[in-house]
Amino acid sequence: MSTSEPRLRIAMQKSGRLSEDTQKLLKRCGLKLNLSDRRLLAHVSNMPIDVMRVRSSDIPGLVMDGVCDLGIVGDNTLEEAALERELMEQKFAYIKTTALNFGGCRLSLAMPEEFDYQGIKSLDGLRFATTYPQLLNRFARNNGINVDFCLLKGSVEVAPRVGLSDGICDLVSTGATLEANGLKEVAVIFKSTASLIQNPAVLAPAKQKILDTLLPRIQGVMKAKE
Ligand code: PRT
Repeated sequence: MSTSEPRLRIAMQKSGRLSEDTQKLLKRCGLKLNLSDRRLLAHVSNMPIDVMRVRSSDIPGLVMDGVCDLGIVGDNTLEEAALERELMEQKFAYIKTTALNFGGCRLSLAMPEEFDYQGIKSLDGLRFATTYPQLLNRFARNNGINVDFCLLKGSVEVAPRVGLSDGICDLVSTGATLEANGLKEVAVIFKSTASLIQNPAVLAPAKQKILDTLLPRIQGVMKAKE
């Protein structure tokens, strides 16, 4: 295979909750790639595809800026990045090519157990710790309340207990972390799964051909898992 042949570039999470399912998906699609070494740009040996392994939060930007043709990322990360980039007047367009059936979770507001929750309006004027300020602000705007936020990239659940915030806005899957930290879920503000996204620009014909081979395989794997 000549090195000048165009290669489709896919961004995936290097390590974390989505990386194993993403690897499995690509393997089931028949892609032969060695992810065991330290190379962050892995060549697929049997198809003209390269896989770039990065932080999840970098994937939306890499696809929106056209550095990668495709990306596999959680809708939560994607939507937050799109809102932020729109605000910053950066490119924020993408195509959601396929919803994937892993990485399911919800972004929820949670309050200390003892909080007297009487509906969304009882959250007016409160402060939330979150990694998702744009999604939180959009929810507040749409519901006619004002909220403040403090940005935390991890361990969000501890914030109310240490006096950093009144509540949190964070991802929930089983609810066990909320419970362990004395919090109760009061409102779901966004539902998420992983998605395959694509840069909106028309692909060069050679790359489109690779995608036309790959997409039906991804859809086939998704169907088989249902
Ligand atoms: O790669 P990078 O570090 O930038 O991304 P990241 O910090 O988002 O990585 P990671 O691996 O934590 O999450 C990757 C993606 O997995 C998220 O963006 C979601 O799309 C998805 N996902 C699905 C989750 C969860 N479920 C989840 N439960 N991401 C995080 N959690 C955390 C949550 O933040 C909370 O701390 O798990 C805890 C709650 O879990 P339960 O089961 O106790 O409710």
